[in-house]
Amino acid sequence: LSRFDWSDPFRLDSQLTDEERMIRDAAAAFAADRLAPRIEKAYLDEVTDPDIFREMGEQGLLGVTVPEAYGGAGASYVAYGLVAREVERIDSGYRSMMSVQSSLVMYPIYAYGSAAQREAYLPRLARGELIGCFGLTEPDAGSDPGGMNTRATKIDGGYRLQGAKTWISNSPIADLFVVWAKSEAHDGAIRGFVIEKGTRGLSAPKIGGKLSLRASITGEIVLDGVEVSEDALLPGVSGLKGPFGCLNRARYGISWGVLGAAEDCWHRARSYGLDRKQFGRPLAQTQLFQKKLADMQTEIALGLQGSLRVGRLMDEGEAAPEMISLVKRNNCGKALAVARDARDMHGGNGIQIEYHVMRHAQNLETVNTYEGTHDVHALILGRAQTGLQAFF
Ligand code: TGC
Ligand code: FAD
Repeated sequence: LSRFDWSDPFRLDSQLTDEERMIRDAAAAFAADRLAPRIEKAYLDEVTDPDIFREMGEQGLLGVTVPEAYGGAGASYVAYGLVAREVERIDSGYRSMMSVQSSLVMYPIYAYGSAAQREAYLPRLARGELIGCFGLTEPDAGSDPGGMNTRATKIDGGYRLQGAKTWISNSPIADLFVVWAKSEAHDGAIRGFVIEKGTRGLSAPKIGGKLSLRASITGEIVLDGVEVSEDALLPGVSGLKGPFGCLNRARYGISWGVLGAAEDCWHRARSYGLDRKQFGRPLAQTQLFQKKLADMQTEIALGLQGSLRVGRLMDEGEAAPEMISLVKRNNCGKALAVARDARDMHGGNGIQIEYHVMRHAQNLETVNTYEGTHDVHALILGRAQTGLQAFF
């Protein structure tokens, strides 16, 4: 039998292609050099540096799966997941910025957009010259986006949009808004619109006072009679499957990302336990401490294998949304538990910014909630195995 690598129990590394390893290593180097030095101040001051988008763009981290012809990397979904893991190893907020741009803005423009929309926006989004956001959630429609109130009415040569979105990542600094609304001209079906910053009636005030994801700016989108021309409509999709097609990709990326945050917590807890002595021996030499480390290692290793499997199926065009619900839900819940344990294992130091674990735990509260809450994904999986709808 061969040797066991405690940090990579199932040899994830050997299951990757050379290109995937290269993309992962580039993302890891970028995250360590450019993101890690910023995070403590950004989190404490609740400040988002918009330059990060350009820097990510220069490094090829935006639109990893989008074809090279449109400025993306044309790489696999597994590569995209690996990038999310490396970025979220530093902070979930930075991964959020990356995944909204890639999966929720570039993907719908690529998959549902016209040739003109693709050409106008995708290369600039890939370079991080334009910052995008995705408006689905509303004050009265969160888990139930089909209950949205935002409306598009037909006007001469285009549409007028009226409504409000809330909890929108990137919106206060966004140049481009992908907004979902019920369109009266399409029998009330949900349709996507791409709206540029500066359009009259469009504003995006910041939501302050967050105790989670503080390095990623969040805001509203207010649509007060916003008039757009016909070419703002995403022509290629109609109905809730439009936004859900984007969410499938973002949720999948999150399933990898949260395990990056969990790995950071696990490794920090292990190092802390090896260094810190109480009762005349390292904390890591106690049974309870080792049990917690073993649980962390197990859940992370199993979670990574699950995401890898789903990623390979996505690359083969064989993934089902329920598979994505399973790994999004499981990995978020497990990562949150790992982060909370790591906080506990650091004792009093665990509440300090410089030990990082409590920041991860706070962030993971959001990640467990957005893109479908832990319980909503349970209902999706419950429906799939019983055939019974339990949402209402
Ligand atoms: P339901 O009847 O289930 O479906 C309605 C239509 O949508 C289709 N559909 C999907 N299509 C593709 N992929 C999926 N995952 C899909 N899920 C549903 C479905 O086939 C159907 O199509 P059609 O043609 O038959 O009409 O819809 P429902 O209204 O009962 O939905 C229930 C539920 C709970 C599944 C759904 O609404 C849900 O997932 N809720 C959670 C909402 C959510 O995830 N919001 C995310 C907002 S964006 C965000 O959080 C970004 S954070 C980003 C960051 O900062 O990283
Ligand atoms: P609710 O839907 O009101 O849920 C509250 C609680 O009730 C949860 O525990 C939920 O699980 C439970 N619940 C709901 N329905 C049921 C049911 N049928 N049965 C049992 N329990 C139920 N949205 C965007 O569109 N774009 C973004 O970029 C974006 N970024 C975000 C960034 C941050 C920091 C946050 C916090 C949120 C973001 N969101 C975004 C919104 C996010 O997707 C929603 O918060 C999420 O979908 C949950 O909706 P809600 O907050 O309205 O909670």
